[in-house]
Amino acid sequence: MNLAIVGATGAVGQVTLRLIEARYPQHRNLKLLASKRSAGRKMNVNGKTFVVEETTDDSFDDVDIAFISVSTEASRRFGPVAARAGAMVIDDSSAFRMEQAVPLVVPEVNGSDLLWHDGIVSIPNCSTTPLVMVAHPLRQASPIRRIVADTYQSVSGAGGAAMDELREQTRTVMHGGPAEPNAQPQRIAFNVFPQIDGFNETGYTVEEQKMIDESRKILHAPDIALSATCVRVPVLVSHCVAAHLEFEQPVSAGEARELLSQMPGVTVQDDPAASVYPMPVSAAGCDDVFVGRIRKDASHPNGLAMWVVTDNLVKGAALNALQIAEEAVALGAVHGQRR
Ligand code: 2RA
Repeated sequence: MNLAIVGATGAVGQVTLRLIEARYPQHRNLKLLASKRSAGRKMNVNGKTFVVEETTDDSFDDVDIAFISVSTEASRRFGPVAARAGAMVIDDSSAFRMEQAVPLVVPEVNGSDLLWHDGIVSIPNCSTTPLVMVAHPLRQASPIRRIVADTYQSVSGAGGAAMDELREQTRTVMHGGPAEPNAQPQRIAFNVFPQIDGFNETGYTVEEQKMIDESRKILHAPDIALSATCVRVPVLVSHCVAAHLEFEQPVSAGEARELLSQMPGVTVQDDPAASVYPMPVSAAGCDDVFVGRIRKDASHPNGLAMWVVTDNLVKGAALNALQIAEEAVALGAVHGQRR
């Protein structure tokens, strides 16, 4: 298969290339695409040197699968172009996620939705994926009525510039200097702030609304009541979610641990007495969604509380995209319903 990586020089693009090397060490049929600014850069993948090309309308001839991880505007511009050229587009932006004709996929949860794509498949926002990865197996115990999810999101979710800003601000503040925000709405060094993306009229941020809408779409559960508060924390990589789930019937913590430990892509790390629970530093660079602190929710007889952590650039983005491609190949669905 000929693969195109659009946004190859970005934070997610670089993780995608690292995962391609790990999962397909012989694969060299690659096209690395980026903006004009990054064109000409040389990158080594699987022992071959590639020159990054500027993304244009002609970039997608002969491409079988295009992984797009760029701005929403650039996805809107090039996603349909790539699909028309015959590529299966796996897009990491919010451009198409809620379109009815576009499956929004976490393969372990709703991989069969790939059977009805029409050229474009979206991957969820990086804070949604870990939530649905734990909610899905727990539905075997009892249907979910309500979820309250509060996130602690690393700066890599906002891209490489925000990561540089955290490093730079931390150094500056340590030396007594001022910390002017640039890549983010507030100072992030030695701070947390409850704003990721802009605010809607409802008072929720766009990020929070994504968690609500996308979780319902992936779980095929439009009636689940959902609320989220999304918070940026001074961590480089990995997003955390404090999740509270209310079920129709009581579900014990033991039952939840059992179901979660059987879920592919989920690792239970839950031994509080030994201070064992998931953390960003231990999840970074790993493939799985980690879950711990699983306990009865003291505020509701049918509730469970838990703490979920995943590398937002890996399962939250690049790995999920590659797994979608793998699942589409396995299902014979790369070309979808297109004639
Ligand atoms: C963030 N989830 O962390 C967003 C990126 N899609 O900023």
